[in-house]
Amino acid sequence: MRGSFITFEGGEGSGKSTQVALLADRLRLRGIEVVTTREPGGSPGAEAMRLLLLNGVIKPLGPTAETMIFAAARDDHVQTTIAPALARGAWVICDRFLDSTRIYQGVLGNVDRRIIRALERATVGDAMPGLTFVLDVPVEVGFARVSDRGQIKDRFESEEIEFHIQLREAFLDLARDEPKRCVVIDASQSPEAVATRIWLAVVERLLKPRTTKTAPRAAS
Ligand code: T5A
Repeated sequence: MRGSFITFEGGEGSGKSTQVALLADRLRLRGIEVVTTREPGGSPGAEAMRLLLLNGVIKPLGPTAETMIFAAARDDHVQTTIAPALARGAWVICDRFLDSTRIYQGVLGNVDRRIIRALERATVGDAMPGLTFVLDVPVEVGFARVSDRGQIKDRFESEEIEFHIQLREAFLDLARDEPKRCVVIDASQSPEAVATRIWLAVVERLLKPRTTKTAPRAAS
């Protein structure tokens, strides 16, 4: 038995955490066991690494070292939280996953793609998401939402506006490259409207009974 693995990706303030919670509620109403989690973090070891990654302590070591710490956190998260949940048939919904490394460290940080892919193979294994939502909002909308929270900015939120414009483009490129796995959602609408579009995609791609077409037998 294997559960479904769904990830949410996108820029800062695109509404990922909000939509993870709304989708989990809807699935639980159907009697499905759902584990919600996040990256960096999602297990005690990875949460400890999250603090170092987001408070900027690791930044001076450079993007390659930073990528390796993200990978170490992911390894613990997959082994401790994600793989056991999927193995018992639960659905896992994760707020950011490997695509964030591909984009933040790979595209924006210029870390060699071969390093990123090698670390993916070592840490993710067959715990690949079957469905990834890329929540797309104009940068200024995401920023306004995050600044409304009034928290101190983390290491990535403090980057220049140009960084976030490139980030948005890179996520859209990624979704274009992997259309079977990735669904782009216009996340500038109300949380409820966004949740409805996500739900329709989940029904279509994961919940609809699969009708397997079998080729007609040749008459003998
Ligand atoms: N990172 C992560 C890497 O560099 N490499 C990696 O491999 C990984 C895994 C994580 C940072 O780490 C980086 C990327 C990130 O910079 P984080 O603190 O987890 O940092 O932050 P984010 O993932 O960016 O999430 P945010 O909390 O900033 O935003 P969300 O989760 O997208 O948005 P959410 O749901 O918290 O909503 C933000 C605010 O907007 C409101 C909410 O109520 C909330 O106040 N909101 C809406 N308002 C209007 N309309 C809507 N549709 C709304 N949806 C939410």
